Amino acid sequence: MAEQSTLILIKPDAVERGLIGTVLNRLENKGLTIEKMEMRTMTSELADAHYAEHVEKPFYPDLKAFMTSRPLVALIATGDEAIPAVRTIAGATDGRKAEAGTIRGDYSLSQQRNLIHASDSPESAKREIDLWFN
Ligand code: 3AN
Repeated sequence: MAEQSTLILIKPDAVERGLIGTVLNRLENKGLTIEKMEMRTMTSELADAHYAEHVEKPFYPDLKAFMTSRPLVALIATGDEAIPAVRTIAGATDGRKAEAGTIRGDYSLSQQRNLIHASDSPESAKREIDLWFN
């Protein structure tokens, strides 16, 4: 048993589409525990820090505009191997290609508006939890 905590963002597109409950349901049904949760709007500074590895990429200005445009839900979920488990539930980055049965596969038809962010490694989880909740 390797308990992990992961940082999840229910992105502005999911909030706007009324999918907060759907996403939370999937996380809870899987057996994850929601430790902390807050609705907030990402600031420009937080976007640059959160997406540090993407700030130079061509898609970043659009991604940042989208992520800072409206409220999102930030949360910490905990459970056995929660980091890879949530990545599996989320599905591939591009919703058009994500497998059916995943959150993105079932509800997203976009690479950018893909409903959920989930930490991709223990290092990212620690960094992102510190950024969002400390
Ligand atoms: P993931 O969220 O699956 O870890 P990353 O870390 O590669 O994916 O990308 C971070 C976010 O940047 C994605 N969730 C998505 O919203 C956006 N993104 C990634 N690649 C593209 C792209 N080529 N065009 C538009 N948005 C992208």
